Amino acid sequence: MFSAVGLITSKNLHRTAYTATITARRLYALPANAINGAALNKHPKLKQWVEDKAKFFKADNVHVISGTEAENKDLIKILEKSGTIEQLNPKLRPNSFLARTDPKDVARAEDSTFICSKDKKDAGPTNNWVNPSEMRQRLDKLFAGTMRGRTMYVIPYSMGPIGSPISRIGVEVTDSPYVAVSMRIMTRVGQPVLDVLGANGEFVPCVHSIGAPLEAGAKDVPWPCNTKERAIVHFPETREIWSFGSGYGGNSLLGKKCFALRIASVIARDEGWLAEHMLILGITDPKGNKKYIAAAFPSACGKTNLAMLQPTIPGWKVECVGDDIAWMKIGADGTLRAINPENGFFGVAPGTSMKTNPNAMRSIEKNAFFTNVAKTADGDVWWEELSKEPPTGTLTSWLGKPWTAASAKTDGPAAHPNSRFTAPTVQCPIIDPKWNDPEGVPISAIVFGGRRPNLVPLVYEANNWQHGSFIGSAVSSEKTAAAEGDLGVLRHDPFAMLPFCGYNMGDYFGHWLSVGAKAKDASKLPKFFHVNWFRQENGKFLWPGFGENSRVLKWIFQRTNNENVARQTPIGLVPAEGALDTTGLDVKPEVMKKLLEVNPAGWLNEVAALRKYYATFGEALPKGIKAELDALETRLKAASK
Ligand code: GTP
Ligand code: SPV
Ligand code: MN
Repeated sequence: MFSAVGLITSKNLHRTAYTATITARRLYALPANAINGAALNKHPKLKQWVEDKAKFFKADNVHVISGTEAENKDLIKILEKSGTIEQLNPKLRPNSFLARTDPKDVARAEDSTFICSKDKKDAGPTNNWVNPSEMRQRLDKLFAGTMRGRTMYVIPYSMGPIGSPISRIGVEVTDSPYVAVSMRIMTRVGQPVLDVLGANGEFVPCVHSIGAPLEAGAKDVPWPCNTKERAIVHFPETREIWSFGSGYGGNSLLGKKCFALRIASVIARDEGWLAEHMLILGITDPKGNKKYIAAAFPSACGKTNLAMLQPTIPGWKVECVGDDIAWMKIGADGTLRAINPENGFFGVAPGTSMKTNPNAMRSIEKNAFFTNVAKTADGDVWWEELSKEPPTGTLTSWLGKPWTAASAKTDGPAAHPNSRFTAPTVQCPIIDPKWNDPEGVPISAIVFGGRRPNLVPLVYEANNWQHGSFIGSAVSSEKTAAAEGDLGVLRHDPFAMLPFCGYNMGDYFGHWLSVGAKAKDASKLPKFFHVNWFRQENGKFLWPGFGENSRVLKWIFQRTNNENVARQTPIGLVPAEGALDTTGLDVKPEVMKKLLEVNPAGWLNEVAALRKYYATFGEALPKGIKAELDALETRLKAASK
């Protein structure tokens, strides 16, 4: 074993003792990189942290990610050799790869996700909490020697453009090369980030292990992970992330949900801004006027699709700033400014097609990773609804088994419902020219939404910021495959942040209220809306969705100009009769009417459910939210008389 002190000096790279310990199990590891190792020397605190971790985890080797193309190629070779990924047909899908995970490691593990604040109250009723010292003891046990036989990759990464004042830096250490290549797509990684860190720049330490040490002589599996012991742990006070056991998505790509949402929400609370589970899009009307809209929908409820929408109404244009996360702050000009801190898309594959989301399809034509989708006979990808019928020939399912449409009945879907694509943001053909702008884009509308088969209309508008925050706090949605657990169960998912808020959700509601209340010029603030693409009848969606959602965006756009196209209802403003553009839309008038109706009796049940839910927050529930609920109830009662 190398000594911690000698770990990353180039002199020690070629120590005989070090090279002599190379065994067959390490053949596929990258050598520790002398240039980048030396770069760590500039930052003594970072260097010390990396050395401590490598020593404690008993990593065989350490490699600091430089971010170069050559390094990426080497990592891909390693992943191919270990059978984690395979290259897709380069004629059909250039420079693209398919990974199949362990069938038990397919989604975010909410039950194993923890917020370990000192005081349980600070985690609040919606988070799993364990006392930090108790959790540290557990982590010590889990992580001791966890990287035996594996290389520890050190990934310096920036959330937001490198060097921008709005950006934040994290350093993730991981024993998963899949995580290393994925982080390279999803964030900005490598030497340029170290350059910004300099000698004493701040970084959020992120520790990740698949929890599967490889003993000498043992044979590795294609997707090593630990399905017995898993923990995705956040220490909000010390701003640290520790993740053990899973290699999948939000569990392991720690820049995304763990940092940019859970830890960032805590930083944002302390500094007076907002870290949100929101897409950001630019929308231009036929006259050339442009506005930006941010929208929070729970996981697998349509953010990527809306962010890349291709309008069906003539003359309108949508451009994509981001599809999953928004950091927002009131700017010097008084508008709410938003940036997308990510650098790539990690999008839901099933349901994505040229019909539903052509811009996503074009974003993944090349240089893309696919995880848990099916493979066609000619070496391309396929998933449910990519085409009406599966392609001819026998497919290989996400489980690596032969699959045909006929075998679907017994074998289940060809692609896992939470199978995903990973692709660089810049590959989106409608990427917004300002997507990378450190100033952020000015937000004119904030939209909430969820999967609601009943009751909730296609679109409605809040009366003001406080009412809008209430509507955000009241979001409910059916559970999707993005997280483990039951599907389709309706649950409260405030601001689509239920799994992602790093502190007490009641205090988070209060923070939203205070950001609006502190703004100097309320007229510059965005308006708030709620949408529902998922109203059902007889198991069928009533609204065609996807590109047709541009009709709703148009109405929202008009409302941000205060156009007189709305009528007041007890829940807020809905499109006035005939005001929603339905030209050329194949939806019957009576269905349209239903989509926009507000049923006071049904809403009174919603109020009762909310009252019960809010009670779980006790004193942390802000007065402003309670007042909005009471006022809504009064209006509904008056309307039902
Ligand atoms: P995460 O990445 O998990 O945060 O998901 P997301 O919110 O970005 O959801 P995404 O856009 O990937 O959509 C999830 C699923 O919903 C996909 O299968 C889509 O095809 C489907 N979907 C998206 N928009 C619509 C819509 O307007 N109508 C209907 N019926 N389905 C939609
Ligand atoms: C979500 O679940 O909201 C996602 C996917 O965006 S994951 O990165 O796995 O969290
Ligand atoms: Mn998401």
